[in-house]
Amino acid sequence: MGYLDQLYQKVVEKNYGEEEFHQAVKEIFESLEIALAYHPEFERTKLIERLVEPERVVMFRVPWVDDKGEIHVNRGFRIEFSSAIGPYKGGLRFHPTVKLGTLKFLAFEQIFKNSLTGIPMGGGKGGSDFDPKGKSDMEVMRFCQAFMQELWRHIGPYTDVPAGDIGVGGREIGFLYGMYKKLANEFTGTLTGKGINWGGSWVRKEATGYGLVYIVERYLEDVRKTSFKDKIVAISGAGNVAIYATEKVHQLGGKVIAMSDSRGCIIDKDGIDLDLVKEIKEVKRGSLREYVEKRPSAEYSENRQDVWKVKCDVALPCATQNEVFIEDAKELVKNGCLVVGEGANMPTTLEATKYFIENGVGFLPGKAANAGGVAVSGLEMAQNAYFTQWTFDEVDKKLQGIMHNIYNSISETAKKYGVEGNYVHGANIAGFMKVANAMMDQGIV
Ligand code: NDP
Ligand code: 2IT
Repeated sequence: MGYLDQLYQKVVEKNYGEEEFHQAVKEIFESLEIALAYHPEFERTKLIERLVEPERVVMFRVPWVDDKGEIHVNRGFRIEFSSAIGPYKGGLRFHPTVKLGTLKFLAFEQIFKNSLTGIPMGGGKGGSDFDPKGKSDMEVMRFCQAFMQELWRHIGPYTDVPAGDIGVGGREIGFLYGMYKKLANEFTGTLTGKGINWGGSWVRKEATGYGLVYIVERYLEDVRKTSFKDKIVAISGAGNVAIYATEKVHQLGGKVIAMSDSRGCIIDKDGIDLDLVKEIKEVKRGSLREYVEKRPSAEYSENRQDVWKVKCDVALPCATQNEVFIEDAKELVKNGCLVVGEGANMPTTLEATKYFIENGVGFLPGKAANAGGVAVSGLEMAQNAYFTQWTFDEVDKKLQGIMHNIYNSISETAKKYGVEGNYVHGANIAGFMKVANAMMDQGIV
């Protein structure tokens, strides 16, 4: 067994039951195999052994009281994985499926993603098994306040800067920031995704979805010599990332014909009515099922995997991890899909990823393709540090520049390491090298 295979076995044994973390480590190791051949010093300094161990994990009790006076106890986490190139940075996820292994996989991915943005940010992630669904605004507020009562002592503008993720949007960031500011007695950029009038950045809300479409557009131009114009697009999810990816596809002349949520999917051959989706998901926090009541020509399916059964040129998984399986990949390839851009983190299983790549589908992995969100978070931190606010256009231009740089960096790295066109290896190696070199410079810490 090779060095990385043995190390992977140790990671699995030591982090028992954390399957999603194992999966993320396995994917990175497949690329590091290539990089290590050029860099024996990383093995000698136990750099990879150090990299797979979080610098710090905070786990805490979050007791809160619902509207009926009943007491609930949730579990809160913050994984401070790597500060090699900057303060820990990454979102908070509130979803009933959240466990330690979920957040460790997300924080681990975040290290390489943040490195690819070119902004000095380390990797972190946090969250809770709290389910915001069906809770009143006051219940969500009390939960956020209770969560921050512990978290605040571990974070800070130059220490660790949380943001949103699944189940954490503008409303939650507001409640979290209000309590942070009160406890820390300072108005600094310690959370990103803040409101526009109180330290937030323009384009942060749109950034992940827009950035995803910008990088896919670069791929279409560079490799396929075409654009988004008249392209048919399928998008999973109907949250922050999916909605703003749809908006940008439509602005560029493409047509999104399918979207999904946790309960099912909609197929609208005339093109998704995004205002209607925003009304249902952003305002009413409802189910996509309501879409077909207003648009009878559209179809609703209770099987959310049906989103991948439509014939499309571009597929953008934007819901959650492990949502594109080998059967879906086969269907997409059979239907002539040109490119898959991962808006979500690790939405495609390892098997499905391999199938796409072997069958010539352009595959842009999440840590590159969805980096626009954290990149604009980095720009929000910069604006906060300068006590300034840039315009929508300024931030949007910077985001486009960052996504283009990421595309160039991952495709050139793939070429340099002899795996041209394999953006998974390109992104993993490019993201890793910067972090690894920083760790070499900083000694054994
Ligand atoms: P939201 O909470 O805004 O939306 C999530 C969407 O995915 C919802 O439509 C939800 O359905 C659906 N979904 C969530 N969990 C599941 C599940 N277990 N099974 C099926 N569907 C599910 O989250 P975001 O849009 O912010 O995040 C989506 C993905 O993008 C995540 O993987 C996240 O880590 C990633 N990401 C987010 C960034 C950001 O800036 N927000 C940045 C980079 C990546 P329902 O509405 O029914 O709950
Ligand atoms: O997965 C991600 O990159 C995010 N949820 C965004 C993190 C951030 O700090 O903006």
